[in-house]
Parts: sequence; C-alpha cells; structure tokens
Amino acid sequence: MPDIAAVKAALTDQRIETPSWGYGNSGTRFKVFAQAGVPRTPFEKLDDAAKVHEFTGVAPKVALHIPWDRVEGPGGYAKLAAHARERGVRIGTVNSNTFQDDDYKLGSVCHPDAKVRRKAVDHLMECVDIMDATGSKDLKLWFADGTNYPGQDDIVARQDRLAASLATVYERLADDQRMLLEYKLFEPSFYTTDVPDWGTSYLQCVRLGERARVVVDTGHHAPGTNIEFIVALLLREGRLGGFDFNSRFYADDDLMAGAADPFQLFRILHEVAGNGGFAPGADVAFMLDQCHNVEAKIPAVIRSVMNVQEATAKALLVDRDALAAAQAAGDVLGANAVVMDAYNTDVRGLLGEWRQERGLAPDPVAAYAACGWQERIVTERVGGRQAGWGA
Ligand code: AOS
Ligand code: ZN
Ligand code: ZN
Repeated sequence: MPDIAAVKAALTDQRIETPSWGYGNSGTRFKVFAQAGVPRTPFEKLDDAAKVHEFTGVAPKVALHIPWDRVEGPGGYAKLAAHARERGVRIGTVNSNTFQDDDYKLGSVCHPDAKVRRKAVDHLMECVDIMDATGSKDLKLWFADGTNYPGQDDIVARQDRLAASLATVYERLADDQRMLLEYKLFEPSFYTTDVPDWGTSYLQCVRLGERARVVVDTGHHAPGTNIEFIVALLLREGRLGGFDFNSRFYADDDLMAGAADPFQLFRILHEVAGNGGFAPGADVAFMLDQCHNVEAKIPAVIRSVMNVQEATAKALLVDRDALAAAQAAGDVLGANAVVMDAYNTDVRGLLGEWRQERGLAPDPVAAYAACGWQERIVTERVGGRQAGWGA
C-alpha cells in the first residue's frame, strides 16, 4: 500500500497555477454576465488569486495574460511582481495574445506577410521582457493561426514561418526560462490550425531545443482522444511542459477542471504519477485555464484547485507495486482493480487532514465564504473588468 506520509509530502510539493483571466468577467459571444466585485486591475486579480492560495495552500503562482494584464509606466511589472510577493503569491506563466488585433486576420507568426509576423514576434519579445521584470520562468504560447479553406495558404510554408518566428523568440530567452507551446484542434480556424495537436507542437519544440515544451490543454482535443496516452509519451520524452486544466462537454468549454469528467483527470494524473511527472525536477506546470461565466469566480477557482488536488491524491494512492505485479502476471482484471480502487477512494478526509496539518481549514470553499473577502470586494470594487475574451 502507498505510504500516506509520502502521499501527503507529494501533495505538499504540488503547485497549481491559477489564471488571472479566471478572476475577471467572462462569457460567451452571446452575453457576458457581469459579477459584482470583480477585479479592475491586474493588481486586484492578484489579490483574488492570493485568497485562493490562502485557503488551498497549493496555488502560489498566477498566470498573466498580455495585454489583458498590461501595466503602464516604468517599473510597472516589477511593482506587479512585488505586489504579488507581498500577498504570498508570485507570477507564473506569461501568456501571449496574437489573436485580437485586426492585423491577425490571416494569422500571426504564420501570417504570409513578414510585417505581421514581425509584429507578432515583437509582442512575444515584449512578453519575455515582462518575464524578466516579474521573475516568470515560462512563456506560454497559444496561436489562433490557421486557415478556413483548402488552398487558402500553404500548410508547410506556414510551419516554416512558425519555426522561424519561434526560433527568434527562443534565442531571446534566458537560460532558466522556457517556452511552452500549446496546441488546439480547431477554433478559431476551421480547416487547418497551425498547431493542432501534440505531434506538431512536439516537432516544433524539438527543433527549438531542450527548453521548449508542449502544453496539454485538456479542452483542446477531439472527443474520445486518449489524453493520458499523450501525457505518458510526452513525459517519456521529457517534453511535457505543463497542463492547462479545464473541463469540457463539447469543445473548448473552459469549465471548472474536473467538473465534467473527474475520471479523465484522474487517469491523466495517474500517468503523471507513474512517469515521474510529480518529481520537482520534472518541471511540469499544473495550470488552470478556465473562465467562470455563471458561477462565482473565486470559489470556482478554489473548487477547481481542490478537484485537481483530489485527482492527484487518488493518483498517488495507486498501489504501484501491486499494479506492476498484476501487469507482470498478465492479470488484466487485477491491474484494472488496483487503479479503480485508488480512483474510488474518498480522499476528502485525507485532504482535510492534510490541510489541518498546515493550519488551513479543512473545507476551503466554506472558509472563503466565511472570511468576508467577497463582501469587501463587492463594496469596494465598482466597475470591474471583463477578462478579455470577446472584449
Ligand atoms: C485558447 O484556446 C487557449 O486555451 C489559451 O491557453 C488561453 O485560453 C488563452 O490564450 C488565455 O491565455
Ligand atoms: Zn489553454
Ligand atoms: Zn482553450
């Protein structure tokens, strides 16, 4: 049986990064339902993220998105990083945005016009400057680039432009900074997407160098895709940069991680556990990438962090010796039973205990509701902002 002290130690080592855009107003193209008290500035987003960390104890990193979190003026980003530190959190990934300008209608780093590619690369360079100023170690890239019709552009030429653009930015990174390249099956392009799958991302990363890695966003696959297989292969190659966790019923729904299919989240984390992905040296970033359109935002982020933590605890509870023995003996049902026993374990008591050992309340959602922060921000913050999508 797994040693509970070791499981608790692994839970203590895990860091779950929350997205700044999860704290702002968001919605669909049909309607953004504004909520009272949402942050008006990136500084206030960090204040909310700090609350999530305060009650969960595992969310000390916050992802920025540029330009949604742009800070004007000299020393602005250093101030933002200092503000984070004062509240017990720090800046995680810096996420670029090459999809909201009119210039990017036909793409950004893959655009046929060199001037547009230059503009996109300049933006990515600005993101690296922000990493330098904030102490961020990871540049996270998602490109909306692609085409809508056969013949619209040359598939291979677009890959070449992508490679050249990424190489310029990769060269600019410091030795301790990484490039994380996300893939997405479709949307906003509907015929080809320039980085549609893990294979394309992997091929681009391998050409760039050791510090370029693939990001698996759980919402970015075709229905039925075996995401844990992808995770296992990327870990085997040392190229899993991290996750954008969220959950989906249909496509890129960006709902709370673990909400739609907690078993899939467990299967993914089971592969992480089995392939060394929780070891500090593996440097796998466990990030959330989600928005909260109809539910209260800070409690939804807390719930998502808890869902990832619960799935992690179950994955760590898999009896690996018993599993290996069953696999070696060709005991199909026995091996499956070992995995299912862990999944079917109720870990809420274990996690409550783990929190109390750290001076945290056993139920973070209830503790947040009782702390008065929500009432305070509703009173103090007037005119909160939209996160950026559809702005
Ligand atoms: C887009 O579909 C991707 O999931 C991005 O990771 C992300 O939602 C966006 O770029 C915010 O940074
Ligand atoms: Zn994502
Ligand atoms: Zn997405």
